[in-house]
Amino acid sequence: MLAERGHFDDGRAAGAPRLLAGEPACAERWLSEAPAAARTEGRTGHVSWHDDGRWLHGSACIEVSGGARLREDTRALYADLFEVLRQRGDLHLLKVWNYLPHINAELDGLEVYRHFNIGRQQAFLDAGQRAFEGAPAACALGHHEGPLSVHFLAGRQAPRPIENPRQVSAYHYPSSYGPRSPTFSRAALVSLAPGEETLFISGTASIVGHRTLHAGDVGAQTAETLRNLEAVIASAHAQTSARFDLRTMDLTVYLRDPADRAAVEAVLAASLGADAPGLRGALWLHADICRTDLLVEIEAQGSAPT
Ligand code: 3EB
Repeated sequence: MLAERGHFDDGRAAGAPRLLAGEPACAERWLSEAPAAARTEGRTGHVSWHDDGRWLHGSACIEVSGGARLREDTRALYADLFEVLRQRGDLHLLKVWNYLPHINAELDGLEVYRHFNIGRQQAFLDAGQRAFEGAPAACALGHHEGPLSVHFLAGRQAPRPIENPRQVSAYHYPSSYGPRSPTFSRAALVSLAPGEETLFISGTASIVGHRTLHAGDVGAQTAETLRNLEAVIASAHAQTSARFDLRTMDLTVYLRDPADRAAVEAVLAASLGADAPGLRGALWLHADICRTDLLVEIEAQGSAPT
């Protein structure tokens, strides 16, 4: 299983964030190394999926309207996702990319992201999936055009969840951030190939404890985000002999304001080195972050020998 990153015109990018250049981004695709005969694809409710016998990749889109409808649509979309996992042999959810239209807008008196969190958590509970400890890695970002779109990877082996000691686990955030907490782990560790482990680090931002730090200062937010990413990697290293290095991981940088790119890149270059392959190959996407005071969010993934 390989991630290929760049800009693809052939992918369906409805409801995706935009590359900083302005196009909707089909910015990553997952390539199977399994022979064609081993592969199956199908559609279950909202979800289109491809299964290669070891890994399953799926995508779903749904147009959203009012607040109660958004909660229900999110629940229905995730119910289909879990039905795919069940039908394909009780697969385990590893990583989820959630892209929401107008994530920070208010609908019926509650923020879109908070409606989404209600529907998502309910679907996990309804399906008997782990909504707290053991939840998959994830990110949740906003765009301004198109449907709610959810993309995911699942596998035949349960991931090991990783948390960050600098941060309250998101599934334990206090209710001041919304009636239901977000459903994700800070990272998921899994073996995608023999002798190798892959670390999926969730969207990571300038949050310490449960509070946003450095509101209004994108450079300081980036530096804090790097400290969180390093803390997650250190937690992962306590669980595996594989050694991950942010400088060589696949990085995706989500910016609320494309004009912040130079400031963010300068902080990343000072920390990782301007020539770090992770930085040179980073995907820069324009997206709203799930808290209005957050300006940048970074996710990372990478594989290392055990
Ligand atoms: C945070 O740490 C920032 O709702 O799935 C990061 C990753 C964030 C995933 C999600 C939200 C999500 O709370 C926001």
